[in-house]
Amino acid sequence: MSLIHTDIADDVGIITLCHQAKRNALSETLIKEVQAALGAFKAQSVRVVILRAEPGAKVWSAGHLVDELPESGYDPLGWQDPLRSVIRDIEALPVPVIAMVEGGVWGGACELVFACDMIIATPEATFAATPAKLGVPYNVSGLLTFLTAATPHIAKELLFTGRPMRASRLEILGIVNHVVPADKIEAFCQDMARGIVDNSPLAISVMKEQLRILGAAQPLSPQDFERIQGLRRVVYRSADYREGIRAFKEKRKPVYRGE
Ligand code: LCV
Repeated sequence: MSLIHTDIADDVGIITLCHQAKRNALSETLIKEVQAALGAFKAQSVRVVILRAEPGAKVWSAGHLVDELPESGYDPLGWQDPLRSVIRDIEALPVPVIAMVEGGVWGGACELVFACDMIIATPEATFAATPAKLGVPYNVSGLLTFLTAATPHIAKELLFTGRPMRASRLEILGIVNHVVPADKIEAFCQDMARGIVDNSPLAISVMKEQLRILGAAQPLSPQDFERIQGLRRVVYRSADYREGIRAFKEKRKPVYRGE
């Protein structure tokens, strides 16, 4: 059974996450289906992609499928991590991807939404970045996604508190493009997509890639990179990381000791 639904209409590709039983948790299976859909859309020269959950979803996505995170000793968010891979695919796709958000967005799903080119959300939508709640050392490119979408202070509030932030606040902060009532959001996104479809796909694809390169242009010396990797290794090899994952699976509050 597929965990997503796809459709193409008037040069617009639509991917609907529909694994509500697991609250659209970003399992390797679900992500590979999204990646296959993106590849098919590219092959069929769609001009815009809309990434959404089912209408009326209370949870857009619950983030990483925690069951698939390593218990300890290995980088949970390394280069091969499926979420890292699909975010690279979205950034490299030569057409705009609009995140249409209804419901709660959790953990790595926040980064997935922030990596999209535009975000349209309902007033009830919320965004909760949860690495600190799980004891997970978020990775460099992932943090850059947050820093590209938000100011450092807002990125830190999201990441350090792990508390849900409402779409209306993120709209004021310029992170969410538009907040639109649930009964109007589908038509709104389709209208925005049509506005893009009518423009030059070549100009748009080249500007999207230029903006990606400019946004990622961060000077990082090899020494700084190695220091970052060492710092992250301390975290994902810590007792706190094991406690975070275990507490989630045992559905209890974690007790962190800073070791
Ligand atoms: C596995 C799940 C999940 C899930 N994994 O429904 O960004 S990082 O670094 O933190 C990164 C590591 C990351 O993304 O970590 C995941 C962060 N996500 C979260 O902390 C959200 C965890 N989920 C929830 O808090 C609740 O599920 C929400 C509030 C999303 C929905 O609550 P609701 O009461 O509607 P349930 O909790 O009953 O979940 C329904 C089923 O989905 C599973 C959950 O275990 C349950 O499975 P069973 O029916 O088999 O018990 N599920 C939900 N989220 N991230 N499994």
